[in-house]
Amino acid sequence: MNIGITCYPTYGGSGVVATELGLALAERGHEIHFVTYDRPFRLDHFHQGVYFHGVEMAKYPLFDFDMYTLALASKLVEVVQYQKLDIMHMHYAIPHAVSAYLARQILGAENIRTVTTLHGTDSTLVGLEPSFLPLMRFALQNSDGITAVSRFLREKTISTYQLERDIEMIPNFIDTEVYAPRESCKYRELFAPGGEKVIVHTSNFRPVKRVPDVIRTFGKVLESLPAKLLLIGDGPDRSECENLCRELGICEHVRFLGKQDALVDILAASDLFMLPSQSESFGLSALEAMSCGLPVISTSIGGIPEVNLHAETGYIAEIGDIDRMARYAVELLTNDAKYAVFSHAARRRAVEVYDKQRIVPLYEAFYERLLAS
Ligand code: GMT
Repeated sequence: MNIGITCYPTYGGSGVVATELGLALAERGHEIHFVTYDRPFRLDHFHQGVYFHGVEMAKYPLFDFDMYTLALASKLVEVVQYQKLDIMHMHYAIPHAVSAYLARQILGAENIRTVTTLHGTDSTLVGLEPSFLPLMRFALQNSDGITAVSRFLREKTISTYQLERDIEMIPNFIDTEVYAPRESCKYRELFAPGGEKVIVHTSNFRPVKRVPDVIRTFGKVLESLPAKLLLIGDGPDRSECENLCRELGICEHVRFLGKQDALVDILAASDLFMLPSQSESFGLSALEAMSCGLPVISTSIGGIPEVNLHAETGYIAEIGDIDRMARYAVELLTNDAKYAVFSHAARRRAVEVYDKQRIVPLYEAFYERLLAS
């Protein structure tokens, strides 16, 4: 098949999933055309069968506001026509599903199938804004196929937007050969020279991720055992988090690593992953950690409990329950036998349920069903 993929190309879970999906489909012999305003950040070198088409933005003094939705629609028309696409797969509904709708109207519905994959805030937050709600509902009703990355997101979207159609649940996936436990890791000595336990968190430091909860929980863990905290990523809450570390007097035990490409190496040098989010449709970062054999301590929100199983691959607490999260962390980090059981279960779940070899064929089958309909 010839497949077009549109996503947000910068850092972020939906862009990662879209790019990894494109690369995996190309490995399976499909021709993939990314259509976005910038090269997706994981497409940093040549891949056989993968092409990139940049969306150019016209500038004109009258245009006070960005016309990306329209520019993307025009570019999609061009790419579908000249690259003979069968499918346009839009990741993150806003505004991509609207551009796909416009492009399909121009091309004729018989010439292309559109797929929208919902990732989270496109449905649970942004799409609900009064300025987007009617458009979002219309775009979803009129996409040829819709997928959601968790059961939670599927059900929530159908009920919130009162959709008169179904949504296919295809979960996020991981390359479990790349995200794998390592016997030894060069960074371990660097981060924990005294043999301390290492807790890690990665996110975009937005309020919804509740990174201060990670720091407060870690502060409590430190009362029971020597430990280090690694914080990967960057975003609006970073300064508040650095201040909190100073306030709690724990700066020497916390490292802010910023955005990192060496994620697997850092996860492999860590013992426990924390995801205390207040909104999360899936929690790809938790899956990445689990695949490296890290148990996860998370909240019970959204789709997280579908990924992280309580008392099996990690523990689940209510939002903001710092005492409980700290107790769980101490329990796992001070009991080697229990830790090993949880670590193996986390890795096993990633391999048995979320490996890319299992999930990518589900997208292929979905495309094939749409093309046959
Ligand atoms: O809203 C975000 O956090 C951004 C969004 C993205 O595009 O990166 O993340 C969502 O998609 C990820 C990939 O499917 C999921 O793992 C995240 O749980 C989801 N975030 C939220 O639902 C808050």
